[in-house]
Amino acid sequence: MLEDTIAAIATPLGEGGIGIIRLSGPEAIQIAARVFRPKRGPSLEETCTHRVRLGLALDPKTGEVVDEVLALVMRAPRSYTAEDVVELHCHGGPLACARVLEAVLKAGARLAEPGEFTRRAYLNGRLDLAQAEAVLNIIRARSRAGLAAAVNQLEGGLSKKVKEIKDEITGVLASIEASLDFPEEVGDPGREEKERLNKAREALKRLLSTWEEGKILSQGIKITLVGRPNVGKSSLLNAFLKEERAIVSDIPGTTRDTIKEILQLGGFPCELVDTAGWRQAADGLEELGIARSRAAAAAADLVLLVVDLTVGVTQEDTEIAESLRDKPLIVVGNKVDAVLEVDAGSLERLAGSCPWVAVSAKTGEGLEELGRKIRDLILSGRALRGPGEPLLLRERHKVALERALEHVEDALRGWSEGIPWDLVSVDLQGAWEALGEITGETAREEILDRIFSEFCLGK
Ligand SMILES: Nc1nc2c(ncn2[C@@H]2O[C@H](COP(=O)(O)OP(=O)(O)OP(=O)(O)O)[C@@H](O)[C@H]2O)c(=O)[nH]1
Ligand SMILES: [Mg+2]
Repeated sequence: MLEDTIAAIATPLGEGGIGIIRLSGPEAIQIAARVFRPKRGPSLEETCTHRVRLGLALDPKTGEVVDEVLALVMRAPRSYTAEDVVELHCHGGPLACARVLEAVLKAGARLAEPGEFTRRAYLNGRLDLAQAEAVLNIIRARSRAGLAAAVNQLEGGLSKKVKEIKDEITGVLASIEASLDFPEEVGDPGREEKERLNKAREALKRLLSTWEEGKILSQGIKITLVGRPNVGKSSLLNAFLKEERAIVSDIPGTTRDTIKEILQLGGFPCELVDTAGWRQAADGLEELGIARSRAAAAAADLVLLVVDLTVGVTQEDTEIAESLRDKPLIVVGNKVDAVLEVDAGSLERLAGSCPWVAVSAKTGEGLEELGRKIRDLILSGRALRGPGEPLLLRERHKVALERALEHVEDALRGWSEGIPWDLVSVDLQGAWEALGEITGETAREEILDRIFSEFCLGK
């Protein structure tokens, strides 16, 4: 598979400053040379690595000029894939890109599959699997924190941690092997080995505790605004977005449909959903809107129950709160700018064990505090992570670590119960394999297929 040369458009479709066609493989430079005619100087094949050349891209069959391009040569192994790579930078129009790609394919390259460049980087040993997956998280990052975590993973943060745990397990496995092979000389594994396994177990637990945060960073959270009509739900959405996205009016029942926007709250990417106010519907259409609103609340990771401080907490507010009892919830007292005093007691009663906060969509007062409360609620007691420590961004990693932890715990239990050493060893091998799936040493082909098919073309 690595014997052929692949090509794809590496930049997004549409108009842009430049469009890049990327080639990778043993014949990347020769194929590109069939398409590229330099304005001056030697041919592409004689170009030094990491040099940029100006020239024309020609159709290799007809000789027709397709575009003026820059050609960048990166010789193996100093490239993204660790193979010979050529990038042709053309003018960023969809047609120019398509025509240059077509020329490259005519000249002998094969169209790359999604993620194939990164897959080659992995197969050629330039990245391990966790690092290759980090590339996807970087591309998809929707918050600064999510991006930082993904870059940490690309730099090998997670891989290093996993390797440390694997090393502990390998050490214990070696001791067991030695004691089985040379029982007279070596003797049974003892305190030191048990200590190593305990260490591995704690490290696994710690890493697993970062998943909630990592999941939110990579996937975002769904937050839904609910409440009676006219309490200021749409105004809050607009205040967070800093634009007049939803229609606001003093007529109750203004919002009919649900409105979704992606934004950052409390440092997390989230989908904020504004909904129709809950009340006895005036007509069929409003009834539909309220049904959607309830569905959005049910699907949310977190509900913001908005109440109007100028009216105070009403019976309806209490009923809405009751119907959301099993949801993570924050009570948001809105319009604090329009009241002299906040009736903290009634908000507290409404919120029960959940937090509450007084804000104003009009002046922006309290919105930052709300952001902090969202963050605290989402992370409450879940992450034990120190600064700069890696966190789990992918469910695949979490599942593999859980399996590794289970095996390590079984091994420790078996050890205490005095089961034969070769059985302890089987459990430890299971843990070792599960860990290897994360970095790729023990990952099967179908796992690779699934991972790389998520990538876009040209990556
Ligand atoms: N003084 C003050 N008025 C506000 C504030 N937030 C909203 N309002 C006013 O309250 C009224 C209702 O606001 P909306 O945002 O439309 O309320 P809603 O909850 O989306 O209402 P429905 O869509 O009908 O359910 C409007 O007249 C807003 O100008 C606030 O923080 N302070
Ligand atoms: Mg509204």
